[in-house]
Amino acid sequence: MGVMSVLIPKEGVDAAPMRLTEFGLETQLHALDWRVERNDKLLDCSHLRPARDPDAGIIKQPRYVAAVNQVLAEEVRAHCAKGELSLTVGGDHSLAIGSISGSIAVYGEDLCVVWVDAHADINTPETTESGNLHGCPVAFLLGLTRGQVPGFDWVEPILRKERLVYIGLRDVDAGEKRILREQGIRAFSMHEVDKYGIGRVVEMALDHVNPQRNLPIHLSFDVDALDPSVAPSTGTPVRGGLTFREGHYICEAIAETGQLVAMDLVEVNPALGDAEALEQTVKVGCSLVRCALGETLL
Ligand code: DIR
Ligand code: MN
Ligand code: MN
Ligand code: MN
Repeated sequence: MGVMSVLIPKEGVDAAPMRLTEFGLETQLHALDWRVERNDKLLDCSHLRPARDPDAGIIKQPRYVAAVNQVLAEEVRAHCAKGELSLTVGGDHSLAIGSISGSIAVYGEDLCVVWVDAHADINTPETTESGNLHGCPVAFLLGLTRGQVPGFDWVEPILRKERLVYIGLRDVDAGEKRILREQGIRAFSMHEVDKYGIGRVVEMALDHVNPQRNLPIHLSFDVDALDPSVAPSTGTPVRGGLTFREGHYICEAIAETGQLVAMDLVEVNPALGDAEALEQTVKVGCSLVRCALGETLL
């Protein structure tokens, strides 16, 4: 099978990449016949932290998050340019600004993004109520932030809204709902998962972004899309999420397209929950990645 690289940035939920590695992610991928080239350049990001990083409005640590993402974008771009599948293990979801900037730099407007999350992560500097950049990455990628946040001028907002689809949403801010509606962005919330079943939802989601199944896919998977009973160690758990199987089904169905070129696995937070919760969350993170990279039940 092909080649992949693991990129491991440190941002907030910083112990997760090591935990997934300790749990054997790399070995598990070898067993699936992947050659794994690990990229640890961002395992420690402290050298990128600026001496002064005052809030921009209510946005916290703008220059630091921007600097980490700029390095990540170049690393992902370089791996994708070699034809490698790029896996970014986070870290929080702000890292998707960098990882998707990197994959889209190679694949251009063809790149489809499947965003699996309880949240839409599409807040702008105007709509964000928390000031957390992990609630904003999609807005940067679509160009809805219009140079308002210091440090991010390098981001080329070339993701097209027609190439973006959400699965799993259930905690969307009022401002985000307005953006989704105004932009006409296709989103399958838990309501649609309940109504149609996960099989139909994934089919409809792929029909929207990738009708011929011939375009490259970047899967951005936030573990909080899963129900907190399945993935408890995460920063913003929301009840009523995807079951274990529904989460894995999404990964399996994307693997079946043969078009996966990049994946993010984010928001595993080893600091949250007891040892059992952590083990459960780390295990589920590893198995989601394995399924996206070709593990099958039979
Ligand atoms: C909220 C929560 N919409 C925010 N978002 C989270 O902070 O912007 N995203 N937790 O993962
Ligand atoms: Mn997220
Ligand atoms: Mn989330
Ligand atoms: Mn988040």
